[in-house]
Amino acid sequence: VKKFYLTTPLYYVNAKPHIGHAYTTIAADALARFKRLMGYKVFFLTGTDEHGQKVQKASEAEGLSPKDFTDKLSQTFRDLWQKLNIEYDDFIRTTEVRHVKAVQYFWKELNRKKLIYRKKYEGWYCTPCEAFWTERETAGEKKCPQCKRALEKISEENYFFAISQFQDWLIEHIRKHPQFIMPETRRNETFAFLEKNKLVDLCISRPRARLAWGVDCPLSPDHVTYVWFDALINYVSACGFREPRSKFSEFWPCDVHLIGKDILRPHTVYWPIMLHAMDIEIPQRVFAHGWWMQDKTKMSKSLGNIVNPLEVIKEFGEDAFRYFLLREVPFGKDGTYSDVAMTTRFNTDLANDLGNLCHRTLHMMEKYFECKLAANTAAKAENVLKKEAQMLAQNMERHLDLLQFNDALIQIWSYINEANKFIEDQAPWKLAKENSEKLPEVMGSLCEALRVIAQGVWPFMPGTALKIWKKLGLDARPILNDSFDKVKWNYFKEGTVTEKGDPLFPRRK
Ligand code: ME8
Repeated sequence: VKKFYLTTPLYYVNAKPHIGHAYTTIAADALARFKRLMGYKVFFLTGTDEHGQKVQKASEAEGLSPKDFTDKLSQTFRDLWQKLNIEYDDFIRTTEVRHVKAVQYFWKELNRKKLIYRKKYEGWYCTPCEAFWTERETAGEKKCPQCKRALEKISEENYFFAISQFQDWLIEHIRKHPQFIMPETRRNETFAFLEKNKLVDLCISRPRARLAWGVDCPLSPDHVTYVWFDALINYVSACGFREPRSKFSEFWPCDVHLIGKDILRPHTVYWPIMLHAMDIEIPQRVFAHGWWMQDKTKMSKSLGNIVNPLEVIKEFGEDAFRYFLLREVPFGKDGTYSDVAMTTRFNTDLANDLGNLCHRTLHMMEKYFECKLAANTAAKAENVLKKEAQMLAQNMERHLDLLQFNDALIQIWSYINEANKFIEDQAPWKLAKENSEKLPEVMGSLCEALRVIAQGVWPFMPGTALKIWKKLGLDARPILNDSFDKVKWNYFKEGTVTEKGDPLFPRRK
C-alpha cells in the first residue's frame, strides 16, 4: 500500500482560529480524503503550538495560567475542525510529553555532534515576532523588518545551532529537487535568500528569566527552548520518532508540509537543516500557499482584522465554505473573502450546476420510474458520461499532485456541466413520450454519473457527497472503499430506490 503523510502548521493558541487557519486545514483535509479515495494509507497531522512569548502574553492578558489558557484555546481549534468535518489522524500539542521528549533529544544529539554552542548575544529583538535582527537588517531603523513594530535592545547568553555550515548543502538540495519548495515563487524566494545572505547561526534558547513558558533546555536550567526550534519538531514527534514500532518508520519522510507563505523560512531553511544535521531524511515537499487578506493586509490574529469561520458556516454551511476557499483562489495566490463572492459561487456552481443536476435527475427518476432503478441499466451504455467518468480521477490526481485544488474542482465541474448538457441533448422528456427503450439507459447513466460526481466532490464537500449517495439510495462505505480511479458503470443493484428530497443548495438572494 502506498503511504501519504501530510501536515498543517501547528497553530499558535494566542487567539481563536480565523479563515486563514481554516484554509490550510481544509486544503489538507481535502488532499487527505482524495489520497484515501485513491487507495493510499494516509497520516494527516495537525495540532497546536503552545509555547513561547505570544502564548505567555495572551494567557497573562486573560488572567489564566498558560496551561489552563492553552487547554481552552487548543480546544477551540479542535471544535472548529469538527464543525468543518476535518478528518485528521492525529492532533498534537507541543506541551505533550511525547513532543517534549523529542525536542530534548534533538538538543542532546545536536550538542553531542558539536553543533550547539553558547555565546553572548547583543542586539535587537522583536518580541511579537520572537526574532533577532542584526544592525544591518534593521537598517538603523530600530523597527522590526518583518512587522515594523519597535525593537528592544537586549544582551544575554544563549545557545546557538550552527546552521551556517549547511548552507551549501541546502542550496544544492533545492537546486536538485525543483518540487521540494512549491509554488515556484516561494522556491525562488528561499533560493534568493540563501544566495544573497550568509546564514547566521540560529539562536535556539531563551533565558528563563525573560520567558518561562517553553520546553526546558537540557543543557542549562536557566534556559528554555526557542519556540520555533520546539514547534518544528512536532512533525517527527507526532508520528512516533524514536518510539518502538511507531508510525515513524512507515510514514517518514513527510510527503508534504502545507503552510502559509508567512512561515516559509522556518520550513524551508531551518527545518531541513535541523533534520539533515540529525541524519534524518528531509520532507519531500513544502507547499506555501497565499494569504487571505482584509483591506489589503494579511488577516491576522494580532491585527484583529479577521473573518470568523463560524459566522460564514452559519450563513452558508460548512461545505459551501470549504468549496469556496479551495475554488475561489489558486493555491499559492492571495485572496479576499467577501459575502458577495461567496454568494455568487453558491448560486452558480453549487445551486445551479451541481444542485440542479441532482434535482432534475432525481425528479425524472420519480416521474418516469417511480424512483426505482433497474439493475445494469447503464452497463451497456457507451456515452460521453461513461467515457469521461473514467478520466475524472486521473485528471483530478494530476492537479492535486501539484496542490492545484481549484483546477481539480474545475475538472469535476466540467464533468457536472457535461452531465447537464447530456440531459439537454438526450431530452429524457421526449424519450418518455416516445416510450423509447433508450430512457432507462439515459437515466441509469445520469445516476451513475451523479454517484461518480459525489465521489469527486467527497474530498471537498464530504457532507454533500453523503447526501447525494443517500438520495441515490446507496451506502457510502462501499463506494468510499472502492478505488476511485477504476470507475464501475453498473453500480446500482435491483431494487435501489432514489429519493428527490430537498434541494442540496437552495438558491440565496
Ligand atoms: O505561525 N491567510 O502559527 P500561526 C492564509 N505556530 N493562511 C493563514 C492566514 C491568512 N491570512 N493567517 C494564518 C505559526 N494562516 C506557528 C507555526 S509550525 C511548526 C508553527 C495559516 O497560528 C497559514 O497556514 O500564526 C499560516 O502559515 C499559519 O496559519 C500560521 O499560523
